[in-house]
Amino acid sequence: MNKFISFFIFVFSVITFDANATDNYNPDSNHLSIPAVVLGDKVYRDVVITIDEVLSIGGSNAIPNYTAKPSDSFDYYDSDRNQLTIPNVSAYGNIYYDVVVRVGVVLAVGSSSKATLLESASANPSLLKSFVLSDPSSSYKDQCLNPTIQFVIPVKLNDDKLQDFIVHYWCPGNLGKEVTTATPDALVAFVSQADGTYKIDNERVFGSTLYRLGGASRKYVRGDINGDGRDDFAFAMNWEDGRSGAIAISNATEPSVLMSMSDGSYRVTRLGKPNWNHSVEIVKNSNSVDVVFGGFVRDLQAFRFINGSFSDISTEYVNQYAGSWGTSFRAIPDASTGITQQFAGTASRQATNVNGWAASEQGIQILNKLSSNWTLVKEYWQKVDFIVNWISWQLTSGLQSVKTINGKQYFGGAYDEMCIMPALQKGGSRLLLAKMGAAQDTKGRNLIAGQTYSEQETTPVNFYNFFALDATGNLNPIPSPIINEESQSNFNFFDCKDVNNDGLPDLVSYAFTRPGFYERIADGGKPTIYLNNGKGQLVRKDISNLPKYSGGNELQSTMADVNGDGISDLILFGSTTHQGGGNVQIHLLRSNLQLPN
Ligand SMILES: [Ca+2]
Ligand SMILES: [Ca+2]
Ligand SMILES: [Ca+2]
Ligand SMILES: [Ca+2]
Repeated sequence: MNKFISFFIFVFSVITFDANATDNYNPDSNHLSIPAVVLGDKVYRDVVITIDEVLSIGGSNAIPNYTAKPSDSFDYYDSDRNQLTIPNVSAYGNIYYDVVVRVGVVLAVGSSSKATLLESASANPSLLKSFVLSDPSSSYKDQCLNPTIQFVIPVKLNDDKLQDFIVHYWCPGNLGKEVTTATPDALVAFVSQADGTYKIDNERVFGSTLYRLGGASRKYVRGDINGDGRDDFAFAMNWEDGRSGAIAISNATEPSVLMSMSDGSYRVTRLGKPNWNHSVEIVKNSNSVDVVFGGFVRDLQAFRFINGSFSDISTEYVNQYAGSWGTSFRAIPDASTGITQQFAGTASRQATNVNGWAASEQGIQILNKLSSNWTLVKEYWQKVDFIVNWISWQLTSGLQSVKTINGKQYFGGAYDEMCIMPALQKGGSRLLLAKMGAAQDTKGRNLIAGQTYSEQETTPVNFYNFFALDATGNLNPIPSPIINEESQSNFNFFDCKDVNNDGLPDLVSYAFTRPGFYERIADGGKPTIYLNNGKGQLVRKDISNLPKYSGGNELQSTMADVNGDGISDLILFGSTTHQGGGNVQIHLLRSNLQLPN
């Protein structure tokens, strides 16, 4: 109590203010009265607590340049830290904003209710409405208690306007062990109801309460494989759950597709042979659709859906260039017909006159495919400047390559995902974006050939390389059109789509918030958004007015139009269900994202 009083009096002078629906602090009794506080997926009302310690104060009405929280924002309680975050509290005649306290004793709780609709949405003027898909622990608890949340997939599962969702969970574990059994996993279907809430309906959608893809999923692609007008999904599956990679085949399992059925349900089909799958693509032919899977223990596997079933056509896809496609490959659709005859694949080769894996050059190859005939159209190799001696995290000595990209030096560097993007401006070229993961010197030194560097003096970075693609498949590197790129973050997935419905493609990186690595903690799981400014540039948008995830530890996101109004919405969730990360928090945006004028 003394700390609380002294902190307030020390920081702010006393000005009276008329307080409405805010917390109230009585310094005489050290009682804090809270109208509503969110804990996990519940809202507790009329709560009274004592305060143990005031940890921080964002601002007050005595400071004119600090923006007040709308008065109906809820408190948020972090049970792991025993910390309460208070948007507004009335004390000593002032209103204080964004106050964080350590909770003493809980004296009273009036009522609690499930926060299916997060009423705090009304607190943020950029939001139309917010709601939560509550952690469906009963649907996966027989597999494990705290699974990884791999994908939250928007999909239409009934005929109303609201998107429904299929979420894939898989169970991490077996760290470093040699295990040959399947990675436990579960699919959960959230179906919108007439009253706007969501219901878990695995029985109707999958025909079973527990339903599985058959392991961990690494990437997925969406497309109508069976031509019924509803999206199907192909998953690069593996059992890479933390188990030892020494026996690679123990990390392998068959690819899966999740197919729409004529009665509106979905069923899993397993295809081909086990692989340590990592990449997947859907390929449109003139009269059929192929699904193609790449991985680390066998060649590409491809399956053609024709006349109602899949047949193995892998021999058509096995080619001399596909050795690195386990990492990533992309079908390049014809710009007008959507039919695929060209592919982009990641590539690697040994830099000449140097020994050691570290010296490998990374590249991208554009190939033409005509039936089972493959021809190389164009290749691009990211030049290795020189080789240095390298001490890894595990203090093993080796070699490492140094590359210069967009004027900056990096250690290592490999392409791990790509997308095909329409021209940024009318009349421009289509683009191929390749995401590169590399390491950057934390000391910003000028790197010198033959010197010794330690991985511990580096930080991992992820950034995009841009290439112009012309109609013949030419691949020309171009300077990055990104303004203010956020490279010191970690992400697996990104979208090259028009996210604000202005007809111009944008770029969204679904970057993680990883407190354990001090990454993007302030962003609370929100994606990094680059909006097309219409002048050929992708400008990083200020996302501070979008809501953060409440709860969880490691966080992630995706964007999709959930309510069908043409405005992309924000979907936030944990990397795992641990620490409250299992609630999928959905924020319907009131208007399309825009850059400031
Ligand atoms: Ca629906
Ligand atoms: Ca379909
Ligand atoms: Ca746009
Ligand atoms: Ca929307």
